[in-house]
Amino acid sequence: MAGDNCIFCKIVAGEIPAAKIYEDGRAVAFRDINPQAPTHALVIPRKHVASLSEAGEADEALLGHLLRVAARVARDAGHAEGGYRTVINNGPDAGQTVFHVHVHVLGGRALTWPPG
Ligand code: DGP
Repeated sequence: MAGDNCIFCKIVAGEIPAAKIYEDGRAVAFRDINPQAPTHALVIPRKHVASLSEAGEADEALLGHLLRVAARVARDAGHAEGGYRTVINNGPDAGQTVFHVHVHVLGGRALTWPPG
């Protein structure tokens, strides 16, 4: 259930500004406020789903759609050839700070592995 205090629900609703780069009926993509790479976008569902762990069977197509939008965002940013990374942080140990599921799209520099 969407919380009144969910900042990403507010971005979806247009109640707080974001640098949107893509949107459709199910997803919105916008620039991360604290970019960790030259390209750092977030792809989120319009529907409030708190985390990957909270996603249910009914969300399977939605999760697939988020990944396809992530690939589109990366391609539009010019990273189809050179590569990019998608990340879904889940829970406190992974560093999830916003509990509305989101796919990070990072590109434009060499990304190290393993991540921190
Ligand atoms: P995570 O740590 O995986 O939950 O990532 C949350 C990301 O959301 C983090 O990189 C910063 C970004 N973020 C938080 N608040 C805002 C906001 O109000 N606007 C935008 N554009 N990004 C935000």
